[in-house]
Amino acid sequence: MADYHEMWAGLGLDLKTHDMVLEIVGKAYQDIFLSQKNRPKGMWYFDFVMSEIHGLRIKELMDAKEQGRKIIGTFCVFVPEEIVLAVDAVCIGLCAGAELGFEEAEKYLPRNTCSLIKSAFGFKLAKVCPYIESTDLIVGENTCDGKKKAYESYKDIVGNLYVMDLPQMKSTEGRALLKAEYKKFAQKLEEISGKKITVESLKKGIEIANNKRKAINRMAALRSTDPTPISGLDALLANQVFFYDDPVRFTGSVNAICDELEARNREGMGVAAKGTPRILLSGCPMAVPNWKVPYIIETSNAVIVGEEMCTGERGTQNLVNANGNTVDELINGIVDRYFQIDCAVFTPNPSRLEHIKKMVKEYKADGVLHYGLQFCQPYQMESKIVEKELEKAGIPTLLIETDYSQEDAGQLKTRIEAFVERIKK
Ligand code: BJ8
Repeated sequence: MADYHEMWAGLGLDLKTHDMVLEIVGKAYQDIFLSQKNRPKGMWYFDFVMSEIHGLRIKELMDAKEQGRKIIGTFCVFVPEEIVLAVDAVCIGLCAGAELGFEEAEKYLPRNTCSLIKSAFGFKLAKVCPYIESTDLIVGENTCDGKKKAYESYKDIVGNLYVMDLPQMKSTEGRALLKAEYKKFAQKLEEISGKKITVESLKKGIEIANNKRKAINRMAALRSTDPTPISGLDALLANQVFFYDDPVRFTGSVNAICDELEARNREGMGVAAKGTPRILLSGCPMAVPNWKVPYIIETSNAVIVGEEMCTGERGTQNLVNANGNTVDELINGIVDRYFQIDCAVFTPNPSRLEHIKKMVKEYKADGVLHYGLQFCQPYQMESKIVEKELEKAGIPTLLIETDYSQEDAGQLKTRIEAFVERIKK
């Protein structure tokens, strides 16, 4: 990697801590990803992206800013990338997956806050995230109570927060609220970018976002074979990079990997032996560099074949219908797509149960591991409903609750190994 210290200093990062973070993440990446056997060759792209995670991509964002483009940071898959793209802005996911700056974060948040929220504060307060520092606007959303209340303090820390309200029920009123919020968001984007959203620009945004989803869904579908042609770790990585890479380049790279996976499937070539127990992951999102649980699973003689998560199919399923003739009609298409996202913050949330069962069938999973972050009420509460429903359908289910620390790694490994024994054919 080139020397980017000057750029990082310009962004106000704490260079010493930041260097340390890069070293830790680089080492973890090497141990977890590069040690895997038989990876698809096309994964070189993601190795490169990860090696430049705070380098080249940030430089690209800086260049975009110089050209007058705006950088929009997000924390949730409910923020419609299509509308961001329609004002030629760049959409970047800001969720972090490491225990960093938690002590500082706890000056603003109760200790019993989930790691995802704490890391959003921690990364900002420890001055280690060039993505946060590059943003012109950060979009928060009223989803779980934790996020909703946390944004009240986050607003003062970052100084450029915009909060979007979201419905909690899949009702007619809920859909109307979502549409009103998306229109308000579109207006805000027009205001900060100085660009008007047109039918053409919105159609283009929809096309780019749809293509990105099609590519990642194509990769997901190719994992239904036994042996599966790509590891869960590598597929998760693609789903994580989905949030901050250039969308067009990302689409091309994922499609190239899919061509390779198709060839592997034709030849019966996989990353694990045929008959290896297949696990579907379900639950809270996993942001970079949160690889703890997938790593434990895939080093316990099992393979992950799908992710029912926002860093996975919950976030990528369904496309936007681009057939509208006016901006309003196109926004309707966008609302229709996003309103189907079955996050546990919705009540009731039956479509998530159906989606998990459908994924088990499609990807021929032998069991489901429900991943709940400690102190995440929506997913922890819903996990009991998920477990009951799946076990009733004869699908073995393991509920785990964890955080970003490594302290429970040994205990998790023991439980996961026992689960793998249970689901072995
Ligand atoms: S659509 S899953 S990205 S809200 S883990 S912060 S729920 S207490 S992340 Fe999410 Fe949007 Fe839903 Fe997806 Fe709260 Fe739970 Fe923490 Fe969470």
